[in-house]
Amino acid sequence: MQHLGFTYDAMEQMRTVIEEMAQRIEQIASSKDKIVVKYDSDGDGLSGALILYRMFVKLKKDADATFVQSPSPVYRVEDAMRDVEIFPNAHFIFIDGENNDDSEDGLAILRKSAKTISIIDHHLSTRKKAPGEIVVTPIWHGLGYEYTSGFLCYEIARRVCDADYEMLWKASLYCDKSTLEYEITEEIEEVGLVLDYISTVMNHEKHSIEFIDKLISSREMRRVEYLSAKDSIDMATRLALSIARWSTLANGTVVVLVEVGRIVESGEFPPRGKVTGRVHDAFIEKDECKGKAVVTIGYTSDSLMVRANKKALEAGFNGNSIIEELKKEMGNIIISGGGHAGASAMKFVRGFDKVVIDAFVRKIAAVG
Ligand SMILES: [Mn+2]
Repeated sequence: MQHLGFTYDAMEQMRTVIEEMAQRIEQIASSKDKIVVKYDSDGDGLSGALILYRMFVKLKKDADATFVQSPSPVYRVEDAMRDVEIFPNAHFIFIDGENNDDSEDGLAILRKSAKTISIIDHHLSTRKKAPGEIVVTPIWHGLGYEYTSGFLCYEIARRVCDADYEMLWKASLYCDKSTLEYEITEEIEEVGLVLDYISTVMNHEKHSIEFIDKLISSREMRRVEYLSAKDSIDMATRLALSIARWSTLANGTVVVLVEVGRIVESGEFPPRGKVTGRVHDAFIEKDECKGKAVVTIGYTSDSLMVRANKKALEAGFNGNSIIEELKKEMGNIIISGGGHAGASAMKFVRGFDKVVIDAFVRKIAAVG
């Protein structure tokens, strides 16, 4: 294993676990054992999977490695029962999910059959790792979500062997909107969008990781996917703009409401958050909104996504704080939520969209 520095100095705090994970991969690669890599169905999960795939190809171990897109970030009992049956005595590596309490029952079942279990994840987690398990997460080392799963895979993989990881780890940061400093080139934007796109649309088609790797590596093929992705976004945005409605509150803030749930189904491309963002971007360019605070709310029957412009933030709007207040005030109706001042989202009990939006808009009206 190579002793290397870190791309971002703060990650020194994770050195022990990252080197431990690199060593485990080396041990597995030198054995005849089978490996199963399960990755989350988004650009970050897929970029991590591609990084490990390229690493296994270099190690000539790819023939023993099976890559499977996880149906959800929670490892359910039924997933575990299938895995135990299909992949007995394998080493399992989970990317971008599974380090959560809800996965505990599934992991407990897998533990009886798997040779080893490793988890590479960056979501908030209060679970405790089981003996023998390696869990690589910035969350347990005083670091944050900005160190994405694909990026963590990169720090692990490059200690095992060199391969072409460069675009992939940056695309992973791009896909998860990491706040870490890196240069976003057109190519990274393209790779990122294509990874997001194919991890959503190919979910139903089940292409092999080899095929996805070829597609990403070929400029021409990637370009075609990129244009399709862009086209889906443009079409969804046009539709969303045609049903968006807006009003100006007494404090001068323009509130844009758009039912994105009518435009795209859950789990389809483009994600509703992206559509909300596009509608927001289009509205702040409109003459009616010039120089005004603008807050855009995209919603479905059980979720809400919020974007705010600079003017709104300067006036004191903070989407994350409002969500925290609503969690306290509305009790069990709010299931989860959070984010930043300018971009946030929440989940609530299905059918409460009108109630939650009314409460949210009242909070916006009280700003300033
Ligand atoms: Mn992620």
